Amino acid sequence: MKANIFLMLLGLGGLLIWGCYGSDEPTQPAGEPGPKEVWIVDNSFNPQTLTVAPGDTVTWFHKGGNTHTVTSGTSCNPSGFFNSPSLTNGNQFQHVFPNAVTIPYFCIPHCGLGMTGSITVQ
Ligand SMILES: [Cu+2]
Repeated sequence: MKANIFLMLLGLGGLLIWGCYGSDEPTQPAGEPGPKEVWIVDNSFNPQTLTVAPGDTVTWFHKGGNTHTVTSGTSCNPSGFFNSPSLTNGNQFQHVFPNAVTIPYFCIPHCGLGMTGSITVQ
């Protein structure tokens, strides 16, 4: 009887450790982004560069675990073209691009880690 309880506790402990280990793994969402979508993962944009047509709406989907932003600009300096609030898993951010242009953007918390992207409208 005592041995059974010991084994049960050992099993529960193992599950606990497995659970903690699992949650530390980077989230890799299944599938792939649609033609006017960018997926926000930890810590990059997928795809990093996206080309759309004038008038298109681009949607960024947050599929990671960390807090990210979608902020237009270069070298970690916002250009003011667009700026999302802080986004967490399940959030999305949309922007309409009426004119032909190339807009670089970045994530404020992870810009220094190279979390950047760009939208080309042509
Ligand atoms: Cu980020």
